[in-house]
Amino acid sequence: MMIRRRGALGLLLSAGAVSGGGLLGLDVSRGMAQARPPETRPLLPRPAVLAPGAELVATPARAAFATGGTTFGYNGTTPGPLIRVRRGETFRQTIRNDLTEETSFHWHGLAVPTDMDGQPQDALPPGATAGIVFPILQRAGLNWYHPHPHGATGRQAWSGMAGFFIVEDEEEDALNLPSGADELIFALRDAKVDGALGLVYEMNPDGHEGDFPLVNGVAWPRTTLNNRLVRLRILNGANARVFRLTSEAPLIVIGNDGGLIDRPHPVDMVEMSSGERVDLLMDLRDVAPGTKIGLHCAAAGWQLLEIEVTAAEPTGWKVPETLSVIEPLVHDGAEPDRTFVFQNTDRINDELFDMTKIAFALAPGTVERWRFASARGAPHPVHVHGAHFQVVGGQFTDGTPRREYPWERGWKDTVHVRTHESVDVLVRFDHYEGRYLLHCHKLEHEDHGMMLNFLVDRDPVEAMRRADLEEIYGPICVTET
Ligand SMILES: [Cu+2]
Repeated sequence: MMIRRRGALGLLLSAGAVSGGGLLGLDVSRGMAQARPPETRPLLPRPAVLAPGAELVATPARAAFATGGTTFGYNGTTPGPLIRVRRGETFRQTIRNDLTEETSFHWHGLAVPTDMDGQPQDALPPGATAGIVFPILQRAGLNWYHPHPHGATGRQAWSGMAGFFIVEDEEEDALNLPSGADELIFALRDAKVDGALGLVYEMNPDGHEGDFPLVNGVAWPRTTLNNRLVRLRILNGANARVFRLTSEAPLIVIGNDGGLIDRPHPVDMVEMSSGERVDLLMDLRDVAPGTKIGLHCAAAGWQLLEIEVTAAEPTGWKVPETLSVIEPLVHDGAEPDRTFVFQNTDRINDELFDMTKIAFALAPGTVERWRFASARGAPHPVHVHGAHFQVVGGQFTDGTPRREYPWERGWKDTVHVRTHESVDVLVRFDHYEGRYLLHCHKLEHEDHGMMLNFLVDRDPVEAMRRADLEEIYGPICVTET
């Protein structure tokens, strides 16, 4: 592999030399050696499962596609080890920071108490260890863990810090969905390397994008899949890039951030912004064994994953007509209780993130209608901590209704707000009181301040009064009587 890359770079250097120094500099600075898939693609790795009792450690990690720059991960790998738990269990995990800078462990999509949420306030200094304990209260779904230190989330995530966190439950078990060799779990992102194959990060306030794709940390991989219905569980772990997924084979959406949706929806394309997950069935039953197809990003013109279809015994498993029972949240009226305008590269409702400031408080157990509106700098993938929400509408600035997307049915924790668009969601905080975050998941927007704190509290008025005092005077000591 190394020899091959050097060879490709050598060719580039000669071409540059013929065409003049300017071109040489441009090509090398863009890391063109990775810009196209190699003749023989590397195999897609399947994420290793975290061993029971093992620590989860933020570490430097070797990247398959880069030989320099800063490359991080967990337990020496990128993506980090996969965590699998069942609903009703208590998750107990020792975490450690073996980096030379602070980081935090955020459990994206999981309902957890504030002090387990890995918020910027909870950043672990280098060398520190902490214990994580929370009950798994939620339904089956693909969640993930990643860093959340303020101002450095984008750089650390870009360096490779992300891992899968799967919740299983009986409702999902009963469907007998494709598993084992017929299930792929993978993270999509993009990367950029310099002429020496060093990973390059620029804190571009508009969002840092790369010029080639990574699937589970490998550039331009290939895999083989049986000619059956197969399950693809996909995370968009990119800092900023929106993927538009297509394939020669039929795709059927069965789930997203919050687990299974109500029923299967065939689609021609699935759009994923940063932080979103999608659960797909790919129907390979009518593809002749030996055929090579792909999973593509129509937006970038990339074949993200080359898939060679192989012959296998049919299983007889059919796509279920219904997947899950989704309790619809109910709210009177079309007007939002709160509106959040995502502005430029760094603000929500004219405010930059301030760790000590609380934007609002709301009561647990009540359904609110929230409106996320874009004002320049879009797309903004909007992520809410502490609860899932349901997308119930939206419109463009000219009043045209927003389209309904099958991959936004059911429960979401991140939603893609496009240019000139607003999205309405219903949300209810069922699990914990405490401080949570609402932010843009385009990580450079988040790092530049497009984030706010809010409180879930049975007495929102008193909670805000206290928060305002604490902002002025610092933490207030309360003696429990
Ligand atoms: Cu944004």
